[in-house]
Amino acid sequence: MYKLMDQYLKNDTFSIQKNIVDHSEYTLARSRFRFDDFEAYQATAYSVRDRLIERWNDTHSLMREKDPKRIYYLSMEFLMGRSLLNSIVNIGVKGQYADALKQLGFDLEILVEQERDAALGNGGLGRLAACFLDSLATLDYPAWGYGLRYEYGMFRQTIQDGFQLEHPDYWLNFGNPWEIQRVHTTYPVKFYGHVDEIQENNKKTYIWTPGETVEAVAYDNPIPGYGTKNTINLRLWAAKPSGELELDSFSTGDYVNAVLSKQRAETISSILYPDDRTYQGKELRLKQQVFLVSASLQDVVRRYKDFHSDFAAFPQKVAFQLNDTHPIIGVAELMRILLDEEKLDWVKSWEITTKVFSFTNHAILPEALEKWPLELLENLLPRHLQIIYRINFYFMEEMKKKFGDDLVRLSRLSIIEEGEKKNVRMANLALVSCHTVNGVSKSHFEFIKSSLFKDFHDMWPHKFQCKTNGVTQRRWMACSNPDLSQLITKWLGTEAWLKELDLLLGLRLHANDYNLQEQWMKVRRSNKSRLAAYIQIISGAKVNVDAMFDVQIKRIHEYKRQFLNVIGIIHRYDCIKNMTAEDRKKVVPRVCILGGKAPPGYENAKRIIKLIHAVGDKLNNDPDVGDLLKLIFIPDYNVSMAELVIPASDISQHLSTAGSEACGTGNMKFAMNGCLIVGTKDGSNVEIQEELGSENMFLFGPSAEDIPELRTEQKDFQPVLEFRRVVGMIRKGVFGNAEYFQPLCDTIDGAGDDYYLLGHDFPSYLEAQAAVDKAFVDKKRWAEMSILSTAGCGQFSTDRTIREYAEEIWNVEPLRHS
Ligand code: 8GP
Repeated sequence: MYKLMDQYLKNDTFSIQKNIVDHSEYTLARSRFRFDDFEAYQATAYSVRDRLIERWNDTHSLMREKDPKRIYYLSMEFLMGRSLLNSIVNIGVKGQYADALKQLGFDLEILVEQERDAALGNGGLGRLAACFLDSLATLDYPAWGYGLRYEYGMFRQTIQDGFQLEHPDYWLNFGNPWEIQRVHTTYPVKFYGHVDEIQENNKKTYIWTPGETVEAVAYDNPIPGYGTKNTINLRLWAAKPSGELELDSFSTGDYVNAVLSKQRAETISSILYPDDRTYQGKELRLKQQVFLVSASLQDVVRRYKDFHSDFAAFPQKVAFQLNDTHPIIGVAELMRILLDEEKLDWVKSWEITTKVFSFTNHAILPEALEKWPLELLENLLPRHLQIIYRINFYFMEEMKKKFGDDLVRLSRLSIIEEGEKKNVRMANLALVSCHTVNGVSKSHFEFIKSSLFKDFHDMWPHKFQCKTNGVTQRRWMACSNPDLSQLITKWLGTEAWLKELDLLLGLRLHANDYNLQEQWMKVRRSNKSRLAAYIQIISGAKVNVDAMFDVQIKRIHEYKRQFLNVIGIIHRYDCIKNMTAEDRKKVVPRVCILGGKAPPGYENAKRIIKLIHAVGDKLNNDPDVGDLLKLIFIPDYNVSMAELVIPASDISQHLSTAGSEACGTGNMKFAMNGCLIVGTKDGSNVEIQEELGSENMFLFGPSAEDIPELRTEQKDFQPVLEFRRVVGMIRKGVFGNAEYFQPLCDTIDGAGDDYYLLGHDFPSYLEAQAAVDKAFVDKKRWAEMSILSTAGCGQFSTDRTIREYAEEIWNVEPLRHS
């Protein structure tokens, strides 16, 4: 049984130092007296990893002893960011490490910066998966994450002449101290080939002879919980060529080419697909999905069989959560394993399968629901396609009984999309085979029930649940905003809020207290100075720390409407230009900060980036404007950048057209750090407002229900003069590049129908911005609003979200170390 005393590594200064220095000498083969910051980071990371491994091993011993029901989170993306600071905060040794390093002549803050982000995800969905792991570990759930160990993560963004350039993110170049390669934990994953049907003792069996077999090798990444010994595992799979050469290769005598073709197998896990919303038809993407689920399911089945001789208890021991449609092929894979390898019959296999999978949808756009061309599946996964056909056959039989000859409905429900080119609809496969389907905010839940999956909801309302997202306060407050966190702890008299975020409510009592307000704003100002220093390094611009820092950082997408923000900035610029010197004195100075990556193939998103730069060049150098308005683009936005920017923001903008953001989690990170939200009535903005009160937020524009009608009215809609004037300025070339910006302008006037309703929302957006300016001037009121913003965020911890999943979907219990 696990006990604290069993811990072999001690956390006093000397033990930590010795451990670090030993790693410098014996792991890195550097001298014990001379190593630089990067080497010190590596040695420190190895020493922290040692501590994680102890906890990890103890956690797994306990799991083996108790054999609880485990949760397996299957996701193509885990946007982890850096690990060093998060690990030492979670295991409670940050102070000890800072001291130990200081005495060795190193600064923890500098070492933390040496680490490359693990950017194995695009955005919200991937970051949510990372926050979930933190909460699962913290809440003592027996959980595993399963994903892919991409060698190239999310591309690195640089800017040249205002244009985005994409560079490969070979993040493993300098090694990754956090992972543990498990050379013996490997599984074959099969592709292509053919299936033979054999009659055996009156029973048909299917033998799949693959055309290609790729080996999946496990890399384990320990994930420590906060304030607990529980340390869970993120197992990432890397593709390696399988050791054996097929006989054919020998017989052709082409040994070298045979080896080289094996080598190509490694490409399966080499690159993260950048978000292009649809991956349909990309064979490598489907191969990646199969690779992830096949290796993971084989691993889970093996672990289960260590304890059980038959599959009767499988649903009592295993819960799979499918992160969006990407891992849904896992349903067919589990059926294949149970039928073909474990020799269970169809009825039993189906009963088990439908009890273990649940599915989360993360998108509004129907195009984001993956469909795979039937031909592709037939070629790549012949056995899986047979299984999908059979699932669909039984499902359609059931539906025919229900809906008779309502062929239109039947064709909508079918897993197979008919047409000239047939497709397999992965979401339909999920809806048929998962016991639960969940949306990620209240509004998104309403949308999937009433629109996206309406047919299925009409039949099986009991399958549908709402699980509003959250974020982990350990990373997004304790690690990234340590001074504010300390202040909160001081005023609440406890640090228990790091595990029970509801306790932040206690700040309401003090929101009006001058002392807290003063200390609060002091911390915020020092965070702003840190960001200002960074801005100066990257852009040379000196920004005024007392100006309002107005931030929009997220993936660049038309629906997120960074364009609306830029139009607002141009309008502000135009107003300042046309003011008298006297009036200029009344302007509230702003530093507008934007950041985000455009999907590589998304031209209009790239145009938005260029426009931000073009406008910035103009107004940042205009002496009429001076410090009243600055526009800064921070390149290469990633998790670490967000950790720097969020604590330094006064307001943040979340402008998606109502009804288009499934949830949004950036807004939660900002709000809990005391940054006020300017946003539309979309996704979680609405839920945040319910908690914070409308007086502490700046929501504007129509509600999601009004949008369809507004869209139909677009033909006759004439935007306000101010809006047209700004678009005219862009078109006329006030910011140069007139021709390049035309297609962007066309989306909102002229040929375009302004699908995202920028013109419609512009007047209410300006009103919201005017209210922001007014509020900012009243320093006392602003401080109070900022404190109340943090105080109201208790609901938005992934701890709450994970508890809901555990209790209402997975039916799992925490397993605590005694
Ligand atoms: C995102 C949603 O856009 C966001 O509203 C939500 O908060 C987040 O998921 C977590 O639920 N969706 C994605 O990131 C997404 O669909 N990514 C796929 C393109 C890979």
